Amino acid sequence: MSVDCDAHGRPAESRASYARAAVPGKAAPAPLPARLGAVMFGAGRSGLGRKGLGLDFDNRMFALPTALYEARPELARYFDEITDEVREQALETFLPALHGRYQRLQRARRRQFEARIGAGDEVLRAFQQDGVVLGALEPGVRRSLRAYLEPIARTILARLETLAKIKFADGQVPLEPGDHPRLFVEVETALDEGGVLDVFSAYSGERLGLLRLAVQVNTARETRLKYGEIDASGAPRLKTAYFHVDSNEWPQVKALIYLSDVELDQGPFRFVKGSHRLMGDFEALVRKTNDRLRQPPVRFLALPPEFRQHASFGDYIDETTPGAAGLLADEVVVCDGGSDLILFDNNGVHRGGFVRSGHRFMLQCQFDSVARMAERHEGSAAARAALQAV
Ligand SMILES: O=C(O)CCC(=O)C(=O)O
Ligand SMILES: [Fe+2]
Repeated sequence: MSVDCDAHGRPAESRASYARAAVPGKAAPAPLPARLGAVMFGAGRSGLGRKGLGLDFDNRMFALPTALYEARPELARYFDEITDEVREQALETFLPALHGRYQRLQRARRRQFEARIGAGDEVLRAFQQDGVVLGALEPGVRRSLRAYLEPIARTILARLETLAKIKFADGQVPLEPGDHPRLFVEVETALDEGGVLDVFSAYSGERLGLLRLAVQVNTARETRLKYGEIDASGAPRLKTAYFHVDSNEWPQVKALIYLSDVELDQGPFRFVKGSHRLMGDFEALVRKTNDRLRQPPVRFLALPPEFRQHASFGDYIDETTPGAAGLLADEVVVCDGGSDLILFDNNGVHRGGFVRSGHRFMLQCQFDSVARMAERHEGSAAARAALQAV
């Protein structure tokens, strides 16, 4: 595998982001609120970090903070089990998966940081610069989505209130386009009319439509079980807990719709502004490959250190290092009490769902190329076909 690297061994894509991260963020103008079709966008909250993201300059391969697994006493028992055979199995599993991802990356479209679309450019620019934008659905659309999805959210809520041990999947219900065709078409139409699909498509280099929807619920009880007490700033005890990037390949855009009113205490989405441009190809490939593979811990830990980093890293980094402090300093809390639509680049560092009181209902929206979905009868293409069949 060949990755274009700079003199420090950093992948080429992150070279540009280093330069950008070094620019004092305060100089960057905050985007003005702009109305774009049905979607109202507000300015993101704080400025970019004053000193960039506090990158680990000693580390040549990873721009995001790296986990020091050997230093963790609770993992010692796994390290004790590592043999040459386990090391070999770990690589045998990892390398083909990495290679497959690398090949697909070569064919995939790249994010377009300079693209312009005319109407909607203000939002596109804010998205390109910050990696996250907060907006609002039209009140009619919001009411209709809330009414339709509330019963599903209540079912998840009941489950979260009774289970003794809660896994991530317990808080989510994926929705199939064939089962909810009107919902898929309604969400896609609202995002289209609001200019969101234009922004996402320009950024992703190809026309996008709605691929998948999932309802997610987080509660104060679930949060306490997972993270302990949440402090007044909405952060968990381990300050970097749950920091992650997503592991999907393309496109790197995602939308979240709050279905309940979300303020600081209801576990808003949180995003490290500007972090969507930090990882180079090599880092993204390694972290995402490991996330998707879900090798047993012993096998993951048996990988060579260069391959032993993960998309979900926040629980394993040292929160006192400059890299971690940089992420925390640039993290923004994405809510304003009224807005309900979040657009983000999921190559950026993010987390959310630290509920202090009550709960948060939300709808997660994933996208794919319209042409690809039509070929495979997926997503909004499948929903439209299901509607025609009735
Ligand atoms: O719970 C949250 O706010 C985080 C959501 C998230 O990580 C995602 O949608 O990829
Ligand atoms: Fe995520």
